[in-house]
Amino acid sequence: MRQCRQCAAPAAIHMRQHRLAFCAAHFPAWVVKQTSRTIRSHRMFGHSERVLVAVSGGKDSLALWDVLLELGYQADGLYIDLGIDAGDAYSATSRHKAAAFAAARPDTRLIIVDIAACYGETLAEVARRKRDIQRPCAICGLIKRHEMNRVTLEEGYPVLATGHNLDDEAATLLGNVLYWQSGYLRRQWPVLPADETGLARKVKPFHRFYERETAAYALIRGIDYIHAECPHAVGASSIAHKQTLNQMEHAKPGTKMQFYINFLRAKKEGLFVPFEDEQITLNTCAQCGQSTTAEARCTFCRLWEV
Ligand code: Q46
Ligand code: ZN
Ligand code: ZN
Repeated sequence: MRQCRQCAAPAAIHMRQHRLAFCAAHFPAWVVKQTSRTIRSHRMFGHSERVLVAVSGGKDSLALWDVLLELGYQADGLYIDLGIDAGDAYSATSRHKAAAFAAARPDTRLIIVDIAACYGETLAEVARRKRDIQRPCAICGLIKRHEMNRVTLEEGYPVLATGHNLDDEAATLLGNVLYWQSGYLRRQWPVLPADETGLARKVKPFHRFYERETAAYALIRGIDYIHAECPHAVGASSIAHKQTLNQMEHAKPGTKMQFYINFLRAKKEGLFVPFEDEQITLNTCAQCGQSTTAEARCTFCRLWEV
């Protein structure tokens, strides 16, 4: 039986990639401390800055919100209700989890954006109407990114934090490498600075944690989160990539971490630097005012054209 590094009690979690184990009493403090180190080492934000956390009702984002509050940050939540319901009331349930988390912490605020109420259609409805869109996932990221950026800027938050963990980042990296998506590889980083084109600063303070660690944190802290996957996730390539990486991790503990962390190191050393002549012309969307490569209206605004 493994013992806790701190108190020698039986361990509740063993992180083979770190050769580290903790009991349930000492693991949450380790997560909080590691997150604080990550925030500082990547200069993600300071204590005087208000942070907006994008919450999905899942374990990672609610755990992140909890950790930021534990660290004394002024952290609020943003929930984007896409109206997903494949007979399972997925959005309604996840929205309820996010709202319950916020209600139990009176000093925080949860901003809810209801896509159908704002734009007239749910994610599935707009995807069905647009013939060239094969599945809701094809536009889900676009809608979430647009709305996260809009609310962050409109509500005056200097930074937006997302709950992406190492499993998410490693799966994204594997997908980017498999198809040599050089543009995405150049941009993949735990901090994306705000820029003059109107993009808010985005940070991923959990990018060094395995998914099982954020799940263990949520469980030990008694955070009530939605366990179900989004019903549209069935067959998603990101899930296949996660499974592949988990098989490799099982055969050789630490593989997943090395794959991603060494990528970050290689980038720091100059791999995937932007081409000097890489000039993208950006215009301002005539409707929403966000930056776009399109001539007049951005892809997001064109989604709602009937
Ligand atoms: S939420 Fe959206 Fe995922 Fe659901 S519709 Fe697809 S992309 S699977 S992260
Ligand atoms: Zn202990
Ligand atoms: Zn627009």
